[in-house]
Amino acid sequence: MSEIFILTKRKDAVVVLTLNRPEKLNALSPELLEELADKLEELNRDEKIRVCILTGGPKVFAAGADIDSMAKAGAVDIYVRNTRSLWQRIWSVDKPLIAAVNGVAFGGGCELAMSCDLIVAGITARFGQPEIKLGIMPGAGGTQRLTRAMGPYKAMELVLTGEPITAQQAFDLGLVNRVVADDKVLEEAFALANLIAERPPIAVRLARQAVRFGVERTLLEGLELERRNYRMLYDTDDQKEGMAAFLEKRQPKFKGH
Ligand code: CO8
Repeated sequence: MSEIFILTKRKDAVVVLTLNRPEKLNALSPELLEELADKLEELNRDEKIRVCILTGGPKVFAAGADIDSMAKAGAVDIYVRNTRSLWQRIWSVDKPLIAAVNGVAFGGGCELAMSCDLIVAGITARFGQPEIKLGIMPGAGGTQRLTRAMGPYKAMELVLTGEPITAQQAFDLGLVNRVVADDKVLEEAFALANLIAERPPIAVRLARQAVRFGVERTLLEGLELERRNYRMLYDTDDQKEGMAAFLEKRQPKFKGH
């Protein structure tokens, strides 16, 4: 697959995808989003890959959707362009995704970071939904994911003012998992990725699914899925190995079965 907007680097079971449109601050054009969705789907099919890190590099995560391609569009153009289907493909990946954020994650860039399961941010990173300043509003999950992460009052402030918050504020509000020095972001993301990559992959997948499902559904439905997934894990070799290793006081060797 050709790499124009997304660079891929693999280290053992972890893959780093780097948005590569620096001259436009990684603005998320439909072409970039499509390449990202293609790449994520390809990695999703590879059993050896356990975790993906998504980054924009050391200077910028992404400054949002590509305003150039939206400025003259009408509602029908946006409908026909259907970037929603590309976002949907990104959201459907079932490997853990970690956003490693330096610089700005604005608009669609913030929404892309929030599409990941964990967010590691550099101390000077900023998060925001500035769409309101352009006469629009978030359209790729911002109003919903911000609200779930930080509650309606803070989310409302971000969405209605369009003003950004710092990495530390994002951390305090529960949007970000770790804030580290700017030059340590990727290293920290790798540390988290490696920890998850060591865990039994089917359990990781089913536990992740339960957490994500629970965000969207009622408590009762979430508990139901949790129980189903929990039970299913007793049919895996990794459950037998994990518990045997504990009892034998040794490290488990998980195989992903
Ligand atoms: N789209 C297109 N080009 C961009 C974007 C963008 N979002 N952001 C920056 N650029 C371009 C600039 O135009 C400039 O290009 P050029 O050199 O050719 O003039 C280049 O990147 C560098 O940018 P700046 O000169 O502006 O850099 P600064 O360091 O001065 O400023 C900022 C950095 C503050 C990040 C500034 O660029 C900025 O405010 N950018 C726009 C941020 C924004 O408004 N984002 C929201 C966009 S709308 C959106 O994301 C909606 C998502 C909905 C998805 C729904 C799909 C269905």
